[in-house]
Amino acid sequence: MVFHHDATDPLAVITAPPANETAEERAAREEREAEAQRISDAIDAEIHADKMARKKREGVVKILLLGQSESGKSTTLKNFRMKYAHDKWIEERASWRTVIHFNLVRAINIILDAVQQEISGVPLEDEVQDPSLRPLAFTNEHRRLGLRLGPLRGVESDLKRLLGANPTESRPSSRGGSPSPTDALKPPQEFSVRSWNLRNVLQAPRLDRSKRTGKQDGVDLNDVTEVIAGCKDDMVALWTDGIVREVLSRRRIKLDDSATFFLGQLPRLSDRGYVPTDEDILRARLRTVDIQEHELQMGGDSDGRQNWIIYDVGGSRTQRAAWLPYFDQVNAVIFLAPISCFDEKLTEDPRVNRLEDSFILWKAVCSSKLLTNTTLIMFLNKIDLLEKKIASGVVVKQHLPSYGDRPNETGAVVKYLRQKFKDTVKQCSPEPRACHVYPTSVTDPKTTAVTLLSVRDGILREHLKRANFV
Ligand SMILES: Nc1nc2c(ncn2[C@@H]2O[C@H](COP(=O)(O)OP(=O)(O)OP(=O)(O)O)[C@@H](O)[C@H]2O)c(=O)[nH]1
Ligand SMILES: [Mg+2]
Repeated sequence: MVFHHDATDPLAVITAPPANETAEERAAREEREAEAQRISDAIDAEIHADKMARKKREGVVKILLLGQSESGKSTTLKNFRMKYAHDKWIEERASWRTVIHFNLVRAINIILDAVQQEISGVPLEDEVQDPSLRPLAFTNEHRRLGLRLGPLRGVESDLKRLLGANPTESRPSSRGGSPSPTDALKPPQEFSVRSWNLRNVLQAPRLDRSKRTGKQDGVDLNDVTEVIAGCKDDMVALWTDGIVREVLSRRRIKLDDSATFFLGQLPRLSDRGYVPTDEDILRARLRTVDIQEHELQMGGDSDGRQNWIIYDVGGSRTQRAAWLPYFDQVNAVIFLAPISCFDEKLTEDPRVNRLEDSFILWKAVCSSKLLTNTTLIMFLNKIDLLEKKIASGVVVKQHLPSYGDRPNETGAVVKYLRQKFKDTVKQCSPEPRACHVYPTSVTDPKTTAVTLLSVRDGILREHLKRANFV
């Protein structure tokens, strides 16, 4: 296309070709002008594509899951996927067996290590041993159990290699402050897996249907199944042995909730034909160390289908710096506060009470200017564990003095904490805003499905309101 010059336009007059232009000069000028136009068109097309992509992204609802480590973020994401990406969930179901077997075998090996140390008289790492304790009456059967369960060491390292699992930062060995019976419990080292590693493992059977030999990355999963099935009775014997339980208590070893759950289901999990249930998958535990991004298609009430992106972050202290870049792009934050943890300390800093840490984080989230226009949703999570703790006789006000003389009951604790978190929203938000608070146990798929429905409708309504307002 060639520029045409309008004699009435002052700019056109200035840029008009010279009156005495030769045919050659005219051809060269027209070529230059055509080239300039081509470049200009290309830039316009790029700007247009950029605008369209941004518009498409703008239509996407972005949700950020926040909260301290072990608060239940990844478990919440799994609930979302179970309900709103059901086909993929079903496809990946069998592959979760690898993670669950890893959790199970790791727990057994932790117990075996403790028994071995107690038998050999290895002193406790950094605690003062109670001199009044009598030596435990180990039998030869305990030693034989250790030998017969030996092959599980190899299974753990195979599964670790297959999952690309790495140990997370280790627990500091010295503690500040005066230790109480609960903060002396030692969580064993946890493992994390990069999101692409996990995705590879979960999707391997789907990507490689042609050669379903049970072998993945050099690890024969049929062998793993055989070893675990062969060790079933010995694993049950180890876990249900009174002296072994006493070892765990003396050595103050705290197995995580998933490990305890899986150990309680040993015969089912060791069966050769074992296929994980929804609840098993929700319980599978791998610590998150990078930002995991999952796209879901949600059905809106009046808005038709809508794409959501859910970001799951690592919650331990060293991971929190990675949260910030997501603050100015998300539509909603779902914050998880595990309220059963009122008497526990952070793994990464045993001086800090876990509930206190959740309050500090929540305050930071509410005060953030970047999140001023973001919908805030809070899950007061691990209600099932709170119930169990209270039923076992733990007194809340001994760990949370501000609780005062309120009844030592789950309902009253939830009411009190809900109000405290809501007060923070009121006091710290740059502008007045609402916050929806849900008591949850996200390892329970049924009740969580109901909560997610309400969360989804709330977020969609808010999104629509903002879109109309803009
Ligand atoms: N009993 C019970 N266990 C829960 C609940 N929510 C989470 N868990 C368990 O707590 C552990 C931690 O849950 P995750 O979802 O992995 O925690 P996270 O917040 O993603 O932790 P990081 O990845 O370390 O930041 C897992 O073993 C879960 O099965 C709950 O409501 N009740
Ligand atoms: Mg996680």
